[in-house]
Amino acid sequence: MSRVLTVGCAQLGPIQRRDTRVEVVQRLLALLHKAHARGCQLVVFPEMALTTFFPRWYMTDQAEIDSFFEDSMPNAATQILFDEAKRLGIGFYLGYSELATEGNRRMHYNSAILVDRRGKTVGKYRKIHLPGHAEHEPQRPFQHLEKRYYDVGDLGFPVWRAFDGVVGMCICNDRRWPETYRVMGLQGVELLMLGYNTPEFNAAIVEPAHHRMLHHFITMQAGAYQNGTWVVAAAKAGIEEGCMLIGGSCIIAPTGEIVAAANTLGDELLVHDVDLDATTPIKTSVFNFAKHRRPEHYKLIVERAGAVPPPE
Ligand code: ING
Repeated sequence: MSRVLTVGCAQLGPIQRRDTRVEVVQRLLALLHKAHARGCQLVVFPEMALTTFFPRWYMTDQAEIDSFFEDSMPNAATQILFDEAKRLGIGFYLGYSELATEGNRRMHYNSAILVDRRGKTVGKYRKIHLPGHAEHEPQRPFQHLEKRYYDVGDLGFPVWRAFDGVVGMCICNDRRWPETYRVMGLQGVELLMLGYNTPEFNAAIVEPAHHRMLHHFITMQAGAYQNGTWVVAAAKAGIEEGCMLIGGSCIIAPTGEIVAAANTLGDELLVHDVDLDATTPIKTSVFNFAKHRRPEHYKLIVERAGAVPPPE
């Protein structure tokens, strides 16, 4: 009997600075109800799904920065989402900015929470690959200050037994790094969920526009195939405060094929019957890690951060 999970990938259109969490949660509920009508058992929402992508601005007032964070999850604004998902028997991934207290330190994480169909929190992930820069770069048309506002995630890349399979999470820039998929692949991940907010324009590199989408898709398709896992990627998309965020939400099979893709920049739901057993052929043949991998030759991957070319 195949383990088939009907999964919803819930893309969000733009969230403007003036949009309240209450208004945004209403949009999340509308997508949740659409997912219920389509028979979903799990819904993946984007990264930073409750607020605008605030790292585009240089801010110095910590209270203003903290206003984009949640000091608990669920909380007053999101409890209704948690309650309704539980009532409908739908689990979900929700990306949000997490304010955590560790000892006497206030930590700021770009986080995602995973809740199962009974409304139980399965796990949490805190973004590890923080892109962009830490200092104000006024020459940029807009900033990308994730390195300034967030701490590096401290939970690693865990996986959990849930939804009748092995599931894992990552966030946005993590999807560009093969290590993200492989660490979860080495734990047997079968369904990898992620949300993202990706500006169409990247001040750090002059590149043709089509490279944006190429690199977005190719990294996840490769990660899915090379680790025999499903990948579900939900965008926050569209023009937020004058800054275009790419769409391209999608569901990718363990073969690397895109089986569902968004074609708008707004609130849009993709649905696919994810057969978790479809991961087995890849995991037991071409990417049978135990049979084929040679970690004794991979040491540099863990020991070295930056590239070191051979001497001239
Ligand atoms: N956004 C972007 C991402 O990795 C980025 C950052 C943009 C990196 C463009 C490289 C090129 O999709 C987040 N939030 O990580």
